Amino acid sequence: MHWLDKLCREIGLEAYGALAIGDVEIINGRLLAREDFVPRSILVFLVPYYATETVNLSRYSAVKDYHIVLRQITDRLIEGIRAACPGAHAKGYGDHSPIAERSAALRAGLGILGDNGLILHEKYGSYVFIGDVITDLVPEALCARPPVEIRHCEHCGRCREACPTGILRGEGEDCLSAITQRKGSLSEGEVALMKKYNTVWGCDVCQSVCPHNAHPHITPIKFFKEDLIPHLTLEILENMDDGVFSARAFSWRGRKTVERNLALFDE
Ligand code: B12
Ligand code: SF4
Ligand code: SF4
Repeated sequence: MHWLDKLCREIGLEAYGALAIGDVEIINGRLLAREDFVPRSILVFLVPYYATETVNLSRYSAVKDYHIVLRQITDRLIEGIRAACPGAHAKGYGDHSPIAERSAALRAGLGILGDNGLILHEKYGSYVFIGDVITDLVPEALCARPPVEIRHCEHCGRCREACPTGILRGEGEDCLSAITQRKGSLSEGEVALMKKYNTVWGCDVCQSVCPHNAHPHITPIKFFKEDLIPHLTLEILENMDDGVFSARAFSWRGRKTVERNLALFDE
């Protein structure tokens, strides 16, 4: 078995693949230029997170903050890469990568593109996060393969039809997930949508209706199965010290934003 397959298996990654850097879309060249090595290849991977059904939080925010897990995984990958290829340089990303992560994962053949804009994995549906590691190894050293054609879902139309703001139909101005994450004040219409869809953070509508998510597999990752919050209340929030709060995906806009959202449901 190739060392990379062994490494990914040890870490528990089921969906991963490598590409030559020239085969991915660079969206932030300045970020890439800041690295002190010449990027030649990229390893992209999916991390399943579905752990529970929820009441007023989106599924990704009911589990602990995925950035923590992505960091742990990329650190372990980099350690393994350096052990297998002494002198190699590598940098891990998740969310704010210099490359278009969704398109890289699709080009590596890790899933198909749903009309909801999300990657759909054959086992975990769209409940997967994307992470990547950029290295200066020649693509062959990472067993990089030529990119595959992007495959699409069957366009059943359920996500477009169900989308609360209409953004998937090209009608609305914003995604409900973005509305819940916005600081400051919300319009009456935005508040009404949050109440109607009973969401304090995020939006799962275009995922819940997708046939690819009909029987979601529970994540094998222990981190995502601990300290679940299917129903966030003011009491739970107030009992979180700053350390606990900052380890939640809904913390990045500060407590005030989450408190504002929760307060909408008392009106
Ligand atoms: C900014 C951002 C958001 C914004 C903007 C939405 C968006 N779709 O881009 C908001 C806050 C709305 C959002 C919402 C969500 N997000 Co988000 N988000 C990101 C982030 C950090 C950057 C995306 C980006 O701008 N990339 C740069 C552009 C140039 O690249 P691109 O993504 O390939 O660009 C195309 C699309 O973004 C599309 N597009 C642009 N704006 C919008 C808005 C909507 C609604 C849609 C459908 C498409 C779309 O047009 C671009 C050109 O083709 C990515 C991480 C990442 N690096 O991709 C996560 C990411 C896309 N999000 C993720 C998740 C889980 C979500 C939510 C499901 C969370 C939730 N439950 O509320 C929703 C789903 C909304 C949806 N249907 O897409 C995951 C998706 C995993 C997957 N299976 O595909 C990612 C990859 C994070 C990660 N590291 O895993 N997100
Ligand atoms: S709901 Fe239908 S159209 Fe939307 S992503 Fe899923 S399969 Fe594709
Ligand atoms: S997350 Fe919600 S508002 Fe955003 S595209 Fe999906 S269904 Fe529409």
